[in-house]
Amino acid sequence: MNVMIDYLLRAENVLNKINELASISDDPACVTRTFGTVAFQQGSALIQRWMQTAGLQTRVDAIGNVRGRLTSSIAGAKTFVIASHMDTVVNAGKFDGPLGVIMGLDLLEQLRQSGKALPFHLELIAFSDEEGVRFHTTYLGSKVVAGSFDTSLLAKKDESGTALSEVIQAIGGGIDQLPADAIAPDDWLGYVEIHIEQGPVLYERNVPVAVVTAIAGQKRVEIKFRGMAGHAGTVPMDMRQDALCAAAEFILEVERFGNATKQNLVATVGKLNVVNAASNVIPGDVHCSLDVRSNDETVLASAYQTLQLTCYAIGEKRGVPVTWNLIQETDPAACDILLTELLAKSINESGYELIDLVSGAGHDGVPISQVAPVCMLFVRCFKGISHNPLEDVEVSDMAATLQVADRFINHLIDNFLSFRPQED
Ligand code: HGY
Ligand code: MN
Ligand code: MN
Repeated sequence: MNVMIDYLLRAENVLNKINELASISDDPACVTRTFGTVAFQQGSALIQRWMQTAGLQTRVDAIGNVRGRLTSSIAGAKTFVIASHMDTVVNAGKFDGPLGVIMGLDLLEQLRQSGKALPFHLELIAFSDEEGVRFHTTYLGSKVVAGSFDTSLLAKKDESGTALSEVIQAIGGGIDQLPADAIAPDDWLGYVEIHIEQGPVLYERNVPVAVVTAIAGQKRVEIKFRGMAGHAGTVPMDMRQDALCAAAEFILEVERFGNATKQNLVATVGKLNVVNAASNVIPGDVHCSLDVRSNDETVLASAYQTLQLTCYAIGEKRGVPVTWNLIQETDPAACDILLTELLAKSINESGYELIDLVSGAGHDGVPISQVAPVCMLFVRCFKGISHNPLEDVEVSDMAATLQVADRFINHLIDNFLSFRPQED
């Protein structure tokens, strides 16, 4: 019984850190820490201090990832990464991202204190931009570590007109250094991410943790409706090119299509901007986002094409030309079977019911899965609520997660030879 008391104490410690980090925000009224802002840099410095206190070798890389290592004395040792992200959406919850970073910190601190010899390096990474809120393109931090960062993104501007390259420079990063911050494909042993489920299954099934079998693919689009601004009092209804009505018709079509598509598909318009909005002006310029996801590549591609054609047809019918700009796309990613089986074994040994889930949310494991075997451990959250200040996790579920993750990491160390990618 005292084992669980120890995990509960560790979980309390994790929660205290989560609360401390959540108090650092771009907006005093809510939790918002987007890439490169003052609050982002303060949060990053706090996480780096925690890593140093835990005895990790720490550094901040060229894209702002905070990285802490426990090194192995074995020559040519590979690296196993435990990670999640430290950036948030706007008006976020406290757990999406930071839970995985701070749990990883606890696990590595315990491991270091145990003095156990490591047959491979263990690296904790707090990724700098998973949500993609500021530049509307996700996985900036994990793509650098995976070696797949697209340098054409450096010119991308945020809503204030600041380029990504300028923000990287401003936080002390270096464009030229980006390639060197990748972990070479041959150096990877694997990757694990602890993350809240952000869905209702574990809450409904009353189970604290689950393994993840796959992470959905996604496409993000920026759409512009170019109508004709006009006087709200003088232009007859049948002579208007109302950009907002065109956008509104499309948005409802997105919802109808998503509901009508029985297969695993979700489609969302989360951002809508009426340019030069005024109550007595017929909207001439309206911009919106589109987020389409599925864990089936064919379903995703087909849905994307249908919605694009629908958008153009609405614009044509209303005399409101549309520009459609795909700014981000990732294929569905499968989790590694061996590592996931080891997580499942650790869940069974800890006495919890085993549930496996597909993640509808995107995660940094997606780009990493291109170069290394990845696995994820989901943690139950209150009613599955996320991207919302109501996001919450029970301390007892955090304790259960630490117990499972401890087992997983120690199994990995004790049997790591069975997880080495085949030597070529
Ligand atoms: O949007 C997502 O799926 C994640 O929260 N970045
Ligand atoms: Mn997340
Ligand atoms: Mn998120």
